Amino acid sequence: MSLLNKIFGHKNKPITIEELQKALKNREFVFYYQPEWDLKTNRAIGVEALMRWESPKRGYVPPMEFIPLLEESGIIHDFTYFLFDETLSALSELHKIDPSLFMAVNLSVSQLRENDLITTIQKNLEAHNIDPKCLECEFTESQELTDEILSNGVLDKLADLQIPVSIDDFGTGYSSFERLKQMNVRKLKIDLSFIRTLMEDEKNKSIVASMIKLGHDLGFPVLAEGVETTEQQEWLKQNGCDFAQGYWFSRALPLDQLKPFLSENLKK
Ligand code: G
Ligand code: G
Ligand code: MN
Repeated sequence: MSLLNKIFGHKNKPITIEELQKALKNREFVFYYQPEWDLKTNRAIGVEALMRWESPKRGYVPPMEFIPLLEESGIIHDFTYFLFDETLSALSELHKIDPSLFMAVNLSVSQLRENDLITTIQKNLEAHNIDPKCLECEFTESQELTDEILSNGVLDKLADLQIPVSIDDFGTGYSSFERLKQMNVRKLKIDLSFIRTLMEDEKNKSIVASMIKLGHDLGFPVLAEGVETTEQQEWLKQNGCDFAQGYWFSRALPLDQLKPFLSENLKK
């Protein structure tokens, strides 16, 4: 069998739980970090951790292809510990460049249901000597997640610890204004689908402008995801958007490339 055949043959096989366990043990899951930008000062203010599975057999596997399986199999619990350990260790390195930078991590509904989530976070904040205010937990707005957040009190526990929370993919899911009002969040992250066609689509402009206003009226700063062009960036800035993230500023980078990138940016 040719090498290509071997690789593609393997790629088509369903991912197994054993394979994921092994991958976790072998540290095949790695984090890339995408900077978040302050549009007023034109500086990086923090980064979002985005997980990658670099499998020796499959090559790069996108998170959406294996996170559901991690969740179903319960391995996500071990993964959660690894996530905070790894990203907060990275943040302690970034703090040598700028102690005000924050680390945003994505959490899914099954991670929110873990009984020891708060303990895991606390342990890792202490181990890496990180101020809780420099961590940020992102939740995608979905009905299941919103119900979970509001019913199990995890938001209040995070608030007690002074850990900020943000709403991811805002505008695509289930956003009851009633719920939004109850949530104590650091920022709203407007989904990239609204930004992609922003300049061509007058309706998207109205929607994005309304989301910025809504966020501000409720007291939340607003970030636009998926900013790829200078025109989009200018429009967002003129329309009062606070923060942005996207290829225009930077792709998600491995830690060793992120450090020089941030050092350069902060010197400017
Ligand atoms: O990095 P992008 O490359 O493909 O990410 C795709 C999706 O995977 C995003 O919706 C992102 O929120 C999610 N994601 C990325 N990293 C993590 C992670 O560490 N945990 C969880 N639960 N979701 C993640
Ligand atoms: O759901 P969440 O917002 O966590 O996912 C972020 C996803 O968006 C990741 O897959 C990340 O790689 C991707 N992403 C980040 N910036 C851009 C961008 O400017 N354009 C596009 N198309 N995708 C982006
Ligand atoms: Mn996110």
